[in-house]
Amino acid sequence: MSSSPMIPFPAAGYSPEETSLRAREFMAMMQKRRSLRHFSDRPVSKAVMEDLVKTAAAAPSGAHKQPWTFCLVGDPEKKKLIREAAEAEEYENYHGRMSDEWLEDLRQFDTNWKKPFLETAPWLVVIFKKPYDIVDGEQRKNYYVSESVGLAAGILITAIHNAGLACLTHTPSPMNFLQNILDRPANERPFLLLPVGYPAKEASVPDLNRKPIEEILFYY
Ligand code: IYR
Repeated sequence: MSSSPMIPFPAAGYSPEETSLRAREFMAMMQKRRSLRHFSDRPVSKAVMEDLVKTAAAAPSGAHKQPWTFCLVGDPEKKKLIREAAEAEEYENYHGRMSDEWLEDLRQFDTNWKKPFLETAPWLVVIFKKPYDIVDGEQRKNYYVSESVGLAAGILITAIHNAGLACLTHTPSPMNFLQNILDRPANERPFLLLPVGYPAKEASVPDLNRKPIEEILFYY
């Protein structure tokens, strides 16, 4: 089998100084990223949301299979259905399915089974992973599916923050209801639900610290 033709890859060409500055400025910007539970209902255009999704889709993936689907849910009726289904699952989680240790670990986030942000945020992005594709009626396996979709989700979150918007990585568990409400095919599995929008005026976040670099970085 012949390999596909290669094309040139031009380097960005930054000087060492420009490289340092860009790394430093991007770090400072990303260190302000926070998961948010209080959204404004201020609209965000489809054009913006599409740019964010196109950015996420620039992620690397196993054998370049791009095993993801992004659903942008802006319809209030659909958001309501998703909120109701998520709250039904979360009610069970908070009333017996989560261990005492888990509930204690969550205390600082002031969360409970109620998820009003699923209706307030102008958009819900639902990311599906595709363990296999259907090509000419046949199942074709994808590779490193969770890793690939996780990388795309990370880039999406970065793009959302860069645009001055906020999101929450929300995984109501189990979340197969998303497959039914959004009528997705059998080869798609819900991966992540992200309410996206501008922060509410009175938005607040828990006072968290990130691990010091000595704890997470080791040189060899
Ligand atoms: N899914 C629940 C509980 C929850 C679990 C984890 I791990 C969190 O980091 C936050 C919440 C909820 O969304 O409330």
